[in-house]
Amino acid sequence: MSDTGSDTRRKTKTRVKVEKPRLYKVILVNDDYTPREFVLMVLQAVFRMGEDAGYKVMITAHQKGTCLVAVYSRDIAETKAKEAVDLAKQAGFPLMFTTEPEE
Ligand code: TYC
Repeated sequence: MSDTGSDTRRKTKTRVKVEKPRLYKVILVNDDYTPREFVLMVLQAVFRMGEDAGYKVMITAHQKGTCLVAVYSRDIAETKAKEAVDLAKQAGFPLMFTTEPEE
């Protein structure tokens, strides 16, 4: 006797859940005290921005209040934001960078 019915046995499926690591935005915040040239210097030194790109980010933050600087893994974003804020603190300026998850 042959079995013609379909095989209804459960098969165990292993689904590997791979989640992309979330990316974090570094955001430059405007203030009334930090000199424009200092902001530009920090963007160049810490975020490796060229003069033109750095100027655009600085002037956007100056005019609109904030500007996206770059997107990194959480660790890099937080380290760079801290480095930038520390440079400003050492120089006596209240310059702020914040980080937040993308999306
Ligand atoms: N607003 C500052 C000034 O007029 C310059 C500045 C720009 C400061 C951007 C912070 O994120 C900033 N001197």
